[in-house]
Amino acid sequence: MRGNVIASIALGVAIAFGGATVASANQCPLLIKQLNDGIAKVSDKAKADEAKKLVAEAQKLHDAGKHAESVAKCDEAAKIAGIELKKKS
Ligand SMILES: [Cu+2]
Repeated sequence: MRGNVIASIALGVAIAFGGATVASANQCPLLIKQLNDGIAKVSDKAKADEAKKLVAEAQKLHDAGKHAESVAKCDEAAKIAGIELKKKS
């Protein structure tokens, strides 16, 4: 059992750092940071809360290795909060 856990962790780390195939793997944290900075300046509380919820989901998706979906969530949050995200090409 323990060996399996270690193998899964090793696999997760390999996926996280071997991410040349997942070009957006490093993108989510950058987008999430931009969103958090931007949301802090949003005066409309309802919009800020909605955007925060989406950012939290984006963070979870990123942690789960679903980077493309995470970026999509970030886009959604940015739209609601009226933030323009700077993405790595
Ligand atoms: Cu990610």
